[in-house]
Formats: sequence, structure tokens, C-alpha cells
Amino acid sequence: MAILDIIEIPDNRLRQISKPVERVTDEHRALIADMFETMYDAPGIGLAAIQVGVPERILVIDLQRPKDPDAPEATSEAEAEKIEYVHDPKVFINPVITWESDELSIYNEGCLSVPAQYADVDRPARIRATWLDETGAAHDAELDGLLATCLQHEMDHLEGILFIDHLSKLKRDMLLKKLEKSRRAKAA
Ligand code: GNR
Ligand code: NI
Repeated sequence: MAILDIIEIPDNRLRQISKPVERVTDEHRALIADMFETMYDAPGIGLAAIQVGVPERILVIDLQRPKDPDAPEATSEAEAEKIEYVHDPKVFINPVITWESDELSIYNEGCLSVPAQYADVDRPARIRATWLDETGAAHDAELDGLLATCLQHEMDHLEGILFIDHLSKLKRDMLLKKLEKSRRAKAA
């Protein structure tokens, strides 16, 4: 297993359209294991293969909710590392959305390819989707909540779309300026 480099904007590879997986192989399963390791290390709740430079329609998601939802929020990295999470790793290969609700939900989204920047995005609150898992088995399910939001965010990556593309130009430009500023501060 290995932690892979996550591509960040403005890398043009993030704008590629990813190709369907024809047959799920051991190479795919090895990539998926590395994607989980990379996502947990980041940390993030989802990762698309293109974010590690592989233009195939493969996503991993683990919402990693705290085991004790009433526990106080961590105020330091040391405290954050002590919190126990419920793991629910999910793999989505060749996902397709077959239905979406008219009702929208707003979530303050972030993206590992747009580091440390967050903005509210409107998306359908509920979706129905089909996909394959890492064994090649087919799934068809209705999803809601953060899982529906996260799957839509990840599926956008397969089309070369980032969450910032859903913002007004004004909000997007402000966010990109903040990103530039934080990168300059880090480099200094
Ligand atoms: O870690 C992530 N958090 C997140 C929060 C709200 C909506 C979507 C996401 S996905 C993101 C990781 C990532 O960039 N996946 O592509
Ligand atoms: Ni993302």
C-alpha cells in the first residue's frame, strides 16, 4: 500500500474526463487500497482516481463519523487524533445517477484538490445511483444526506468538474485569491 500524491488546482489533469472501467482487475483493487490510504491520511471523506492522476471512473468514500456524536469537538491535532471514527468504506466504479430529487440540500464543501477552501454548494438532496463495487458486483440504491452530497462531488471529478465551478464567479474568484494567499504564506 502507498500514500499517493494528490493533484491540486490548477493542474489540468483535474479537467480530464475519466474513462469507464471495462473489467475490475487486481490492479484496480490495488489502486483502490492506495486511494483509501491516501484519503484517510489527507484526511478526507472521498477521493476520485483522477485526484491521484488516474483518469478512470473509480471513487472511494468513507464518511468517517465520530463514534460518539456528542463528544466535544477537538481543539487540537492531538485531540483530533484521539477521536474514534466509525468506518464505512465504500467503492463506486462507473457510477451513474438515475434519479435526483427536486429538493436541494446545501453543504459547506471542501476538496483535497482545492486545499483548505470551503464554500456552500446546492445539490439534489436525494439521488438514485447505480455502480459497481471492487468485486465487480452491481448496486442500485437511493442515497441521501452527506453520502448523496459526497457522491455527487466525487462524480463531478469524473467529468473534470470541481465544487468551485458551482459558485458564482465572484465567490470563486474570492476563494481562488484566498488559496493563492495561503499558498504564498506557506511558501514564505
Ligand atoms: O474531504 C472532503 N470533504 C467533502 C465535504 C463536503 C463535500 C464533499 C467532500 S469530498 C472532500 C474530499 C475530496 O476532495 N473529494 O473529491
Ligand atoms: Ni474533491
